[in-house]
Amino acid sequence: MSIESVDVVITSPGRNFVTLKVVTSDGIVGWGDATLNGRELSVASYLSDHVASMLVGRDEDRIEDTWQYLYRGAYWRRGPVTMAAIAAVDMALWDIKAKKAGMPLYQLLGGASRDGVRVYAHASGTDFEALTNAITGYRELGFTAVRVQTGVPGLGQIYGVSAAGPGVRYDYEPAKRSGDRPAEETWDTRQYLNHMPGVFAKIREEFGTDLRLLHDGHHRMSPIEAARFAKDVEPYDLFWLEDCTPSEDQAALRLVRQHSTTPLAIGEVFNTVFDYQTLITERLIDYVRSAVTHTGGITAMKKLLDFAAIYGIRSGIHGPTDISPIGMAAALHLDLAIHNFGIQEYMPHNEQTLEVFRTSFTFDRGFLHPGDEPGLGVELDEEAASAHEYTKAYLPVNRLLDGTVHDW
Ligand code: KDG
Ligand code: MG
Repeated sequence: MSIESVDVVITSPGRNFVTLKVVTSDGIVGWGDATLNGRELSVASYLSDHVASMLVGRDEDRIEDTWQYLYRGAYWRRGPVTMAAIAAVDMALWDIKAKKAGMPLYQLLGGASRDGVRVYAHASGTDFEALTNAITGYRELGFTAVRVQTGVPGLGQIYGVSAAGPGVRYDYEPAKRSGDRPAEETWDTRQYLNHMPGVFAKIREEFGTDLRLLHDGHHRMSPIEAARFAKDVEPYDLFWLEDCTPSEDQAALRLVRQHSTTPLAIGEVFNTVFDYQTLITERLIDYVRSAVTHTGGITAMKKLLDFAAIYGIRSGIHGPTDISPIGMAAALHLDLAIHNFGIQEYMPHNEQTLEVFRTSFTFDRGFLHPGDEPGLGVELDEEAASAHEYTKAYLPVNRLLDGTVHDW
């Protein structure tokens, strides 16, 4: 048996997704997620213009060999476009292998290490009242962990805060359909540093110590600012502080570590294990935040997480809505199987998306399970997908109050 056809499906049920479809000579279909938010068509072209013809005729069972063939064989290595393309092929081949075995993927990864996967939701609000409404709503749904983002007085719409008023939000979406260029937001780190610790103090007062609280700094602080923030929020027992500094500067976290015991998470913009080498071997982080979709797929993520495990570092796989339900399923199978699982991000997709991607994962009182369908457990409905045309969307650009471009 061999790979007979490889096609790229681009669809936009509320937001853009790029999906790889691999079909074997005996008709088994494998699906892979290749979505790279705001740069979707680059990955689609990488796959259809360069990779598809290389795969036709190959043995679909040789997953490791195919991974190395695409990674080492291309000469040009790493980078989000390349690694998202390789991830899509890798996911599709694992989907096929597990379907052939008649097993859910997690069984091929060693079987379940736990009964379910603890997830965290995105609770946000422009002010404290809206934020507490959101947290209360998620608690009522059974969530045991929430990421907290809120407005900062004096600043307008900022990262991670739903503009849509109070309540439980499933519709927060950072990529905006803003025409031919990105929307722009404003930022002031000093106002943020002065505001945020008080928010966590009030949340602990209102909700007690049980709830796991997470926060995303979204690469906006300098090393010394991040050290101050991590120290200031220490009394409020954060589960993690994510992306406190621009992630490409691995040495920055040495400074943060010297000043605080707040656990650190980083890596959603990383795409290989090499981005983590210093962070893991020097134990500068506590959680690995890569997405399966952006880090070369299941094969590469398993190796990365096994490497992290040696240093006592746990997983916190990226799971926003720009990871398709296929990428999310890949994460859930890994989460269930590995020993060093930490937590899984869960931003539920909207109804339109779920009509195109038929999922079998289930949510129960704060925990997800990937389900027991053979393979990844997600099937793309191509007819439904064809009704949603690609629409250009950008992540916003961030500027300081004086107009200087800042990290987003
Ligand atoms: O595409 C970018 C988003 O996925 C990212 O901004 C979301 O920071 C994010 C998170 O932690 O989910
Ligand atoms: Mg993040």
